[in-house]
Amino acid sequence: MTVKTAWITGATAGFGAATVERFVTGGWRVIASGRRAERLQQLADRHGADKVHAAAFDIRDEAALRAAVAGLPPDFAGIDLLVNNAGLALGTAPAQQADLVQWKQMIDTNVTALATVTHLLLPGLIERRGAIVNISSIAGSYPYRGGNVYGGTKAFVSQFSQNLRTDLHGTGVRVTSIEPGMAETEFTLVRTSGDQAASDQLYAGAHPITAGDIADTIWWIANLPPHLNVNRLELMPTSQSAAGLQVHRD
Ligand code: NDP
Ligand code: 8X3
Repeated sequence: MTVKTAWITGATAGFGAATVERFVTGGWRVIASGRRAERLQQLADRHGADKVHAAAFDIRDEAALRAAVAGLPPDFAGIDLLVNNAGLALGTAPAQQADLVQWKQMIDTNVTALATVTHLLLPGLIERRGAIVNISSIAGSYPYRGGNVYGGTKAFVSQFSQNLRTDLHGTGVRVTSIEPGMAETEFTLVRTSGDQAASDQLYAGAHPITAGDIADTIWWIANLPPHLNVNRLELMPTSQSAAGLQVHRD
């Protein structure tokens, strides 16, 4: 059987790291990217350089991204699946108190870099009738206090996914937007600039989604028969649901 290859961005932690494990144990080759080189190297050491190719770079750096694509070993050069997972939220302050530098970092990572990777890999994905899984969020559909730019970037990811589907009509390339709710990863640690207590408090007693749940979901989508496309998939922990509107009174 032909061995398939996935490029998983944001592979150093959370959803991405769990997805690397799921796909490698399922027999795929994986290109694992992220900034923390030592974590990627651990993955390659654990599974072997023939199974995991570590590509350490900042996904906002287009020259580094292009060099990583150009430098793929021949066995990893034909990509069947792109998992656009690298992303982050920074800050929980309302828009009027938020940090503009953090806003720009979220846009550069969650929007610009995701679109750039996709643009670079699309010709090869079309050639191989491959698939794209974009990690969006419920934050792109439901507003919440402090969600401002983060939610905006994820609305982009969801809509970009649906528009890609339309443009790729007839190519055989499948595109899915996965939109998870609360999941326990390093996400809140990053969002709060390293506040472990805030992260622990958020997830305590909530039985959040796990990184393994998302890895299994991506695995399921990637292995559906070629005539089936999951357009978008929203997941929440059972403990989470949408809360209504608000009214301010004088
Ligand atoms: P983690 O913080 O655990 O993982 C985020 C990953 O993104 C890391 O591997 C990190 O790698 C990578 N990343 C961030 N910035 C960059 C960058 N500039 N260059 C390269 N890689 C980068 O969070 P999650 O696993 O939870 O997040 C994965 C995705 O899921 C994100 O897009 C997030 O928005 C989304 N999501 C998360 C939810 C949650 O509740 N956890 C729910 C819904 C969606 P490194 O730091 O090594 O560069
Ligand atoms: C992460 C989910 O609800 O914290 O995208 O924004 S949420």
